[in-house]
Amino acid sequence: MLLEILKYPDPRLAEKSVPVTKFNSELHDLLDSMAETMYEANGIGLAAPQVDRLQRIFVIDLGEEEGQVKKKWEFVNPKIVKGDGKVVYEEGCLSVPGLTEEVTRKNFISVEYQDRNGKVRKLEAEGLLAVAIQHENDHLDGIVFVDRLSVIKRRLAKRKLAKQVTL
Ligand code: QAP
Ligand code: CO
Repeated sequence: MLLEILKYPDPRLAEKSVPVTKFNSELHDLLDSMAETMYEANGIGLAAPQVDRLQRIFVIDLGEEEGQVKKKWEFVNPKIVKGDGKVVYEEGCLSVPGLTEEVTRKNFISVEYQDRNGKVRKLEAEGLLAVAIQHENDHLDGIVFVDRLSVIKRRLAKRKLAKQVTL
């Protein structure tokens, strides 16, 4: 099922999501719908609060990267337990259509999470995947990439977004 994506600055995007406790078919349906919604919108990541579900879940699919096979990642109750290095990426967000800005994040991370069946897993990620995980994990704490810009850049971004006509 396609879900509606909330658009910044919707106040619901600033709320904190709660951990998932039930690994049932309802969770599986939500994960499937989130992936469907992400693909339909041509995104590479989507977090549950972006579709008005305040749960600690996100999906990522970077598509076909050089030399790597396409993979859909599902993260439930993620926790970034380590971070190292710095990397700058030009970020966008399905909740902030039409705006991209450079954001500095960790280049290497360790993330502990659960899969859709509740099994605990751990992943070491770097580069774009690490950036995507940090971007999506921010959504679970009510943080949008615009909030990570300098005061000056954020003011400019907000003015640009306010002028923009959403179809
Ligand atoms: C988060 O972003 C992300 O403005 C996912 O018109 C960002 O899927 C992960 C999108 C940077 C890693 C690096 C944005 C689509 C999609 C737009 C997205 C737009 C159409 C953004
Ligand atoms: Co986003």
